[in-house]
Amino acid sequence: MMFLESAHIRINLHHGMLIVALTVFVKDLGGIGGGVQAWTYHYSPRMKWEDGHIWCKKHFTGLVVIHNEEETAFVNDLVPFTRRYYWIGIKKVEKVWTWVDANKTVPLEAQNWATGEPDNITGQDCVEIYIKRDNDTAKWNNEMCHHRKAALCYRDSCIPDSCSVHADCVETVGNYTCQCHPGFIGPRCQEAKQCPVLNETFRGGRMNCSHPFAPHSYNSTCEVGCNEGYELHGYDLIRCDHTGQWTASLPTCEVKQCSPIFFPITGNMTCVDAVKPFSFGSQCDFTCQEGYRLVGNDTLTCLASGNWSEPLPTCTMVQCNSLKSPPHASMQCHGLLGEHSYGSMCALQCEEGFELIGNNITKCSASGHWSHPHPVCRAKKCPALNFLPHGSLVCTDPHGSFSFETKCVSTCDKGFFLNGTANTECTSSGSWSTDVPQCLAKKCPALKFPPHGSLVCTDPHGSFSFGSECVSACDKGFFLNGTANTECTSMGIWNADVPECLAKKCPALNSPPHGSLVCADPHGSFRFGSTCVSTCDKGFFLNGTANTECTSLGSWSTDVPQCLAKKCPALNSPPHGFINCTDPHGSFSFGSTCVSTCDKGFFLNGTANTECTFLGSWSTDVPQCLAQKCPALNSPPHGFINCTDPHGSFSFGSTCVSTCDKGFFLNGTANTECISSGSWSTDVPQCIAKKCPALNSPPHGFINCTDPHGAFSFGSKCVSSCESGFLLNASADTECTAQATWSREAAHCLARPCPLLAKPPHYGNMNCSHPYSLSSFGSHCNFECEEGFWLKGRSSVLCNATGHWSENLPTCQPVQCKAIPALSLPLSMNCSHPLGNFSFGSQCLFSCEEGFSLNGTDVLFCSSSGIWNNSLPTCKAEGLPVGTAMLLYTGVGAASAVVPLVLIGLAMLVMTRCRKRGNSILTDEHAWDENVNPAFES
Ligand SMILES: *[C@@H]1O[C@H](CO)[C@@H](O)[C@H](O)[C@H]1NC(C)=O
Ligand SMILES: *[C@@H]1O[C@H](CO)[C@@H](O)[C@H](O)[C@H]1NC(C)=O
Ligand SMILES: *[C@@H]1O[C@H](CO)[C@@H](O)[C@H](O)[C@H]1NC(C)=O
Ligand SMILES: *[C@@H]1O[C@H](CO)[C@@H](O)[C@H](O)[C@H]1NC(C)=O
Ligand SMILES: *[C@@H]1O[C@H](CO)[C@@H](O)[C@H](O)[C@H]1NC(C)=O
Ligand SMILES: CC(=O)N[C@H]1CO[C@H](CO)[C@@H](O)[C@@H]1O
Repeated sequence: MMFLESAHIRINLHHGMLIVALTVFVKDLGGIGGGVQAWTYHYSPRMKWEDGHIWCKKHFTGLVVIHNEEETAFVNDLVPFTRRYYWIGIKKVEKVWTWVDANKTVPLEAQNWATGEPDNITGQDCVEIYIKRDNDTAKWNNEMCHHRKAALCYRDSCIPDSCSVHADCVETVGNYTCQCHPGFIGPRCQEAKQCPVLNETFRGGRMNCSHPFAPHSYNSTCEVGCNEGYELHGYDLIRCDHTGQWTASLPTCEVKQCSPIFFPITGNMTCVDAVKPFSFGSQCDFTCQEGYRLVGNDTLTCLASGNWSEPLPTCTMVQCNSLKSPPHASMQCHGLLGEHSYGSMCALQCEEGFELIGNNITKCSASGHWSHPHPVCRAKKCPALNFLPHGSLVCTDPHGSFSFETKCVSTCDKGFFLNGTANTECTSSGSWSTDVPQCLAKKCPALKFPPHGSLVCTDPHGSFSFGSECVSACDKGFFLNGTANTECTSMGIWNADVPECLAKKCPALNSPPHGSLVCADPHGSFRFGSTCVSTCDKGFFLNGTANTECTSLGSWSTDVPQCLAKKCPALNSPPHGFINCTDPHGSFSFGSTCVSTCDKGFFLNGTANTECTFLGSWSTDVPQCLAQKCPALNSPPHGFINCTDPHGSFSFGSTCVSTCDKGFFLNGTANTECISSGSWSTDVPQCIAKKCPALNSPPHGFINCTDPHGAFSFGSKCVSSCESGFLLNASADTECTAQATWSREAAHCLARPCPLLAKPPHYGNMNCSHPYSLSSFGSHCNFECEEGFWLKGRSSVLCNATGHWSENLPTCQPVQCKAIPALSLPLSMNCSHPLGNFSFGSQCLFSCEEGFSLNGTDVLFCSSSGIWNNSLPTCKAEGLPVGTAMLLYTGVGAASAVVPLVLIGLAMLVMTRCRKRGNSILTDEHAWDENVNPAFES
C-alpha cells in the first residue's frame, strides 16, 4: 500500500526564510508485522547538481542511485512530473559515468539513457531522469551541472540495528533483507544453528568443549582426551558446522587390553579386574600347589601400555638334595615323582652291633627339605670302664672307646693283689663279657692302744694294711717311754713295737696362814692329776682359788691362796655426828668396833656401838643424829606463817615468819626460832582487822552494818537508808577497805521534793510552809482568791512522802452573775464579758427603739459579789400607759401571740420570787441548781 503525503509549506517567521517544500514518499511495506523500514524517496527545490548532491546527503542518504529497472519504474511512478525533471546521483568523472557516492563506475548494462543520449556536449556531465515524460519516461539525460533542477533523494532503510552482526543488511526496493552468514538463522540472523547436544562426560576420557555462540551450536568445538590406559577411537576434535551437524561422530575411549593369561593346573590364579578381564588395571595373583614352587613374581598388573608388569611366573616341582647311605648302614628310597622329589621316602637299616641315631625313615617335604636329615649308624656302647684303683687297664677300641669289639686287660700295683679275671670284651649286645676285677692291699697284724695313751693310724688301703702308718701318743700329763711311729710294710709286717705312757711330777705344797690344805693323789702325791683344796678360818676368806691341780705340764694350776680378814662396808660419820672405830685386822674388817656420837641440838636415834662380824656385816646400822623437835605451829587466823627448815619441819634451826592478810595487822613479834632445847623463842603473834572511823546514822535515816571482823573494821559493809519521805543523796553502800578508810562517804537523807508550785492567776494569797526544804516532803500551802473570784478545789495542799502534792492545785473562777436572756424589742442590749459570760466584770448597755423611752438604768455591771448593780430597765411608750406598754413589750417579745396576759402574769410572779432572794432581776433554773456558785450562798 502506498501513501502520498501532500506537500506542505512551513514559514518560519523568525528567520524569514522559506524552507524547502518537499514531497515525501513513504512505502509502508510492513503492513502486517510493521516497523520494518524501507527506502524512501524525496525531492528538493530546484538547485544545481552539486548543491542537490550536498542537500540530499545533508537531509537524507544521498542522490538516488538507480540500480535496476524495478527501482526506475517505482520512482517514475512515485515522483510527480516537473518540467525540469530531477537530478540523480550519476556524474561523469574523468569521462566515466560514475555512481558518485559509491565511487563506482556505472556498468554499461545498468545505463538507462534516453534516445540519443548521452550527448557529448561539453559541461553536460550531470545526469537527470525524465520522470513522467511522454516519451523516454524514466530515462536518463546528461545536462549542464549548473542548471537548476529538483534533486531526487533517497533514504536507506538499513540501519545498524536492522540485522544482527551475523548478517549483511541488503537494501531492496522499498525494503531490506538480512542475509545470514553461514551457520546463523532467524529474522535478524541472531541465532546460531544448533547441533545435537553431546554428553560431555563418559567413561575413560573427558571432553573439553568451547561454545563461542551458544551451547552445542555453530562453531562449538569439542576436544576429546582419553585417560591413561584408554585409547581414542575416532577423531579427537569435532566441530558443529554451519548446517547444524557435527563434523564427525562422537569418538570413544576404549580401555587398553593386555594379553589373556592361561596358568598351568599345578597353580592357581586370582584376578581382580578394574574394567574388563585382562585390561588396564587388572591385577592377577599366582600361587602354586603344594610341592610346587613359584618361579617369578607372584603378582602381575596390566599396565597403561597394555603390557603385563612382569613376565608370567611358573610352578616347578620341589626337589630335595640326594641322600647317601651312611657307613655301617643300608638305605632304600622310593617316590611317585622321583627318588628325591617332594613326597619321596627313604628307609635306613644298620649292621649288627650298630644302632641308628635318629629316625629310620625320612621324607622330602613341600619346602624341599628332608624331614630327618643326616641319619647315622653308630657302634653300640658298653658302659664306660673306670680306671682300675691301684692297678692299670689297657684297652683296644676298633669303633670308638668302650664300644662294640673293645678288649681290656687289668694289672695291679706293688703291695696289691688281683681279685678276679684280668681280661674282658664289649659284646654286640652292648655289655662286657666279665666284670673288671679289684686290686686289694696286703694285711699286717692288728695293733692295740697303750694305757694313758692313744694310737692314730692312717690307712690308705684299709686298716692295718699295706701302707698303714700308726703314731702312738700319751694322754695329757703323761710322757712317752719309747718310739712313737710304726708302719705296715709291703711284706705285711710292722717295722716297730708300740711304747709305754708315765705320769708327770709337781712341786710339794704347804697350808696357808689362818687356813688349812687337803689333797687327793690318783697317780702318786703331788703328781699329774693330784688336786688340793685350801680352806680359811672363821672370819677370813680365801683371796684366790681354793682348788689347785697338778697339770699335765708338771706345775700347779694356781698358787695356794691367802686367808684375809672379811671386810665390812666402810662407815661414814652420821650427819651432825661423828664415829670412832678400833680395827685389829684392818679398817672396817672382821673384829673392828665403832662408836657414834651426835652434835649439840641433835640426838642419837639407835644404838651407838656396832661391830664387824665374821659374816662381813655390821652388827647394827650406824644410828642417825636427829634434830630436836619443836611443837608444830599453825598460821594465825587471817595470816600466814612461812618457815625455813634446815633440819626438818618445826625442828632445831627452823625459823618462822608470820605475815597478816590484807586488811589485818600483826600484834606481836613476827619472827620465832626453834632452839636446841626443843622450844620456840617466842609465841606466834595474832592478826587483827584494821579499824575504820565509826559511823553514825544520818539525820532522818539509819545505818545498818555487817561486821565480819568487828564493828567498823576491815570488811565491814554498811548500808544507809532513810525514813519515809526522805531520799539518800548518794549511794547507800560503803565498805571498810584494807587501808582502814571507807570506800565512800556516808550518805545524807534529804526530804523527797515535790514539783515546784507557781502562783496561778487570780490567786489573792498563797501561803506555804517548808519544814525541811523548799517544795519538799512536809511542805504545806494554803490558797485564797482575789475579790470577784471563788476557789474551785481544796484550799490547802501537802507534799507527801511519795513526792506528790496531796491534791490537784485549786483554781480561781470569776464570780458568776445571773445570765440575762435574749431581750425583745423595743429593748435591746450590748454586753462585754472580759472574764466570762455574765461574770464578774461583765457590763451590759441597754437602749430602746424610737418612740419608746428607757425606764431604769441604761447600764448594768456584774459586781465582785455576783450581783447586778441594778435591775433590768424597761421601755415605755412615750405617752402610753404602763399597762399598754407592758402589754406591748410582752406582745412583741413573745414569739407567738398566745395569751399575752397570762405571760404578763407569769412574769410578774417570777419577778416577785426573785426579789425574795436577792437583787437579781432574772432567774434561771439552771443556775439555781448549781450551788457551787458562791454568789448565791452568802
Ligand atoms: C574513486 O576511485 C578511483 C579508482 O577506482 C580513484 O582513483 C579515486 O581517487 C576515487 N575517488 C574518491 C573520491 O574516492
Ligand atoms: C521486508 O523484509 C523483511 C526482512 O527481510 C521480510 O521479512 C519481509 O517479508 C519484507 N517485506 C516485504 C513486503 O517484502
Ligand atoms: C567459524 O569457525 C571458522 C573456522 O574456525 C572460522 O573461519 C569462522 O570465521 C568462524 N565463524 C565465525 C562467525 O566466527
Ligand atoms: C677414840 O677412842 C679411843 C679409845 O677409847 C680414845 O683414846 C680416843 O681419844 C678416841 N678418839 C676420839 C677422836 O674421840
Ligand atoms: C539490818 O540488816 C539486818 C540483816 O539484813 C536486818 O535483819 C535488820 O532488820 C536491819 N536493821 C535495820 C534497822 O534495817
Ligand atoms: C413613768 C413610769 O411608768 N414609771 C415606772 C417605772 O418603773 C417603776 C418600777 O418598775 C414604776 O414604779 C414606775 O411607775
